[in-house]
Amino acid sequence: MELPVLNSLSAEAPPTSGCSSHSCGSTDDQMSHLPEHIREKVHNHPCYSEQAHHYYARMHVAVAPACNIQCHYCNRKYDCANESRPGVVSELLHPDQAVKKVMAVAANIPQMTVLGIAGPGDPLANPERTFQTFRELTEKAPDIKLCVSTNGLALPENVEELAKHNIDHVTITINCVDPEVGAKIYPWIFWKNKRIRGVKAAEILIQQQQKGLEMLIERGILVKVNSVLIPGVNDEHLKEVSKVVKSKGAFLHNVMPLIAEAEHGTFYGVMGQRSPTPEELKSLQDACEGDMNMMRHCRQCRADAVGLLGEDRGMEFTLDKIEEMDINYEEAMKHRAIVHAQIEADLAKKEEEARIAASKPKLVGIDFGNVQLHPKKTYRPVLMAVATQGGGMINQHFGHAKEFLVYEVTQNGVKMVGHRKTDLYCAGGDTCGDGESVLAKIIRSLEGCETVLCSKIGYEPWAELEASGIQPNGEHAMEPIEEALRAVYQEMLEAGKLDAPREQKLKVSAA
Ligand code: CLF
Ligand code: SF4
Repeated sequence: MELPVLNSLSAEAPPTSGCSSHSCGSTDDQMSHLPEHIREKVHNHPCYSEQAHHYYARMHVAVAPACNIQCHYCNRKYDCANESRPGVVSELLHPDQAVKKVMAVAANIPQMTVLGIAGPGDPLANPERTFQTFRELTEKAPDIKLCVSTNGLALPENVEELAKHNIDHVTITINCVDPEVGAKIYPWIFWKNKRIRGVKAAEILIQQQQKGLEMLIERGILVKVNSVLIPGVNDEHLKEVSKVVKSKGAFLHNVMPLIAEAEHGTFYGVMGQRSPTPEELKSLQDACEGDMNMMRHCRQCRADAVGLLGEDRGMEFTLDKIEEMDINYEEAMKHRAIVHAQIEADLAKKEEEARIAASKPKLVGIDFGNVQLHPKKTYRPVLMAVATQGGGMINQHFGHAKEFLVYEVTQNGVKMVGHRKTDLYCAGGDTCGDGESVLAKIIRSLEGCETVLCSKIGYEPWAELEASGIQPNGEHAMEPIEEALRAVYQEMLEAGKLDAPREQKLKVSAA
C-alpha cells in the first residue's frame, strides 16, 4: 500500500482539543483548570506535572535492549537518547528482576509513584519483556502508575495491549512530520523483516507515529510527545510538529536538547553536530508554547534512573543489594499511602493559599506591595536560578548543587523554564584540566540568570558570582521557591532595576 506523504498534516488537522493551559502542571493555578479525570492522572506524575516533580519520584527499569530504528543521536551501547542522558545502563534486567527492583524501590522511596520503561532500546521492539514486566507489576504493586516511552514504529500494533495493562501515560518521540527532515535524523528502520533507508524509512516511521498517537487519544490515554532539538536539522520544523501533535490531542510537548559528544560514538557526535544553547532551547519552547502545553523540567533521564527527577539513586538498588532486602510490600503500601496523603495535604494547603492570594485585588499578576506601577508599562522578565533538593523549597547549599532550576519571573508570575546541569563545586574547585575552574564552569552554565538563590554559599563563590554579574542570594533559605522568587523580583522592582533592559553581560572571571 502506498503511504501518504505526511508533511502537510497541519493543513488537514482537525480543530484543536484538550487542555489550553500554556504549561500544564507548572503551578497550582495551571493544574486547577484541568478536568478532574485528567488531574487525577497527572497530579502525582513527576513528568506530566511540573509541581509533582518537586515531591514525587519515578524509576525506570532497563528491560528493553533491542531497537527497531537507528537515530543519528544514539549509540546503543549507551542509554536511549529519547529518554536518557548518555551513560551505560548499569544492569540490563529480566522482567522478574525488574519487578523485584521496583518493589524494593517503592518500599524504600515512598514518594515513588511511577514506573517507566524507556530503554535502553525501544520498549515496543521488546514487547514480551515489556509486557511481562507490566503484567506482573499490575498484580504485585497495584498502587504504581505505569508509563512507557517509544519511538512509535511498533506503536499501532501494541496500543490494545497497552490499554489492557491500564497504562495511562505514553511518550512518543516525534522529531519530525516531514520525511525529508526525517531522512536527516534516521538512517534506517527495521520494518516487516527488512531494513529500509532514507526518505521511505522516515515516511513509514512518521505514519506509524501519527497513527499510534491517534489510537492512544481515542482510548483516552494521555500522550506526551518528546522531540529532540537538532540545530540546523529540525529546529524550525519543530513548531510544525507541535501544531500537528496538539491538533491530534497530545497532552504535553517536551522539546529536549540534542546531546552529541564525540566520545559517545554517535553519528552526530562524531560528525560534530552541535547541541542547542539554553537560549535556543528556551526560544523554541516559547515559540511552541502558543500551540501546546510545554514540559520544561525534563532531565533526560537514564534508562535505569531512580528517584526524584534530577537525582539518581540507582546505585542503592543494584541486584545484589536488593537480594539482601526483606520487603513486605503490603506494609510498604500502607506507608506509601500515608506519605502520599501528607504530600497531598501540603499541596492542597499551598493551592488554597495561592487561591486566596489570587483573589486579592492587585494591579498585576504578582503582589507588588506599595510599589507604584505605571499602568501601561511592562517590566522586564528576569531569569533566576535556584538550588533545591526537592519539596519545592530553596534548601540546597550552592556547593552541593549538581543542577540549578531556572525560572523566568515577570510581573505576571513565575514559570520554570529549564535547568542547568553543573559540576559539583564542593567536590572540586581545582581546574578541570582545560584551564577553566569548576566555579568558572558553573558560572558559565548560569549564563542569562541574574540571581542564584540557595540555602547557603561560601565567600569565594559569592564574590566570583557577583563579579560575573550574577547576584547570589541566601536570604530565602527554606522558603517555597515561587514565594522567594516573587520577593526577589519585588525587591528588584522597588530598586528600579527592572525599568531598563539588563546591561551587564556575563563576565566569567574565575579561572
Ligand atoms: Fe519515565 Fe518518561 Fe514516563 Fe517520565 S521520564 S517513561 S514520562 S516516567 Fe520524564 Fe525523564 Fe524527561 Fe522522560 S524527566 S526523560 S520526560
Ligand atoms: Fe536509540 Fe531510542 Fe533511537 Fe532506538 S529509538 S535508536 S534506542 S534513541
